[in-house]
Amino acid sequence: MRMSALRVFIFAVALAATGARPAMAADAARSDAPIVATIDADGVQRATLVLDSYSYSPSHLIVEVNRPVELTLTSVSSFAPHNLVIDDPESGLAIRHDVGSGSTSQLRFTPTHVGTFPFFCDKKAPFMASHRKKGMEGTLEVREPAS
Ligand SMILES: [Cu+2]
Repeated sequence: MRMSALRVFIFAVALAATGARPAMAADAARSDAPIVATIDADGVQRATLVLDSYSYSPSHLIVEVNRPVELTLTSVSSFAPHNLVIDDPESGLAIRHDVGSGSTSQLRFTPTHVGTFPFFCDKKAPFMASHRKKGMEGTLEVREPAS
């Protein structure tokens, strides 16, 4: 995919404005392959998500229904704050979890409905598009246990 010079310029300005790392470093760290959370001996399914400007890696996470989930959210962005939002209250998923730049925190929840739910970052800098619109979104896939 080619970007016009103007788009490259706007992208560069946006990166400079948010203190993001260079695009190549972000792309190298990005993984779009679905990841199945690991079920530990304590019955909790765990996974680590890396938050960058503007991506989650992995961006597709698969978990089992009715089993606690613990996500370790690690931000590698140097300035921009990020978060993880899942806005599906009908399925019991109403999550808004902030992750400061360069910090790590745990997010715990138990999905009670099978389905596919978008997660995203709704942070935005003044006069800029939201991080979600810049591509910072992913998919939480909640499945029946693999018996
Ligand atoms: Cu963000």
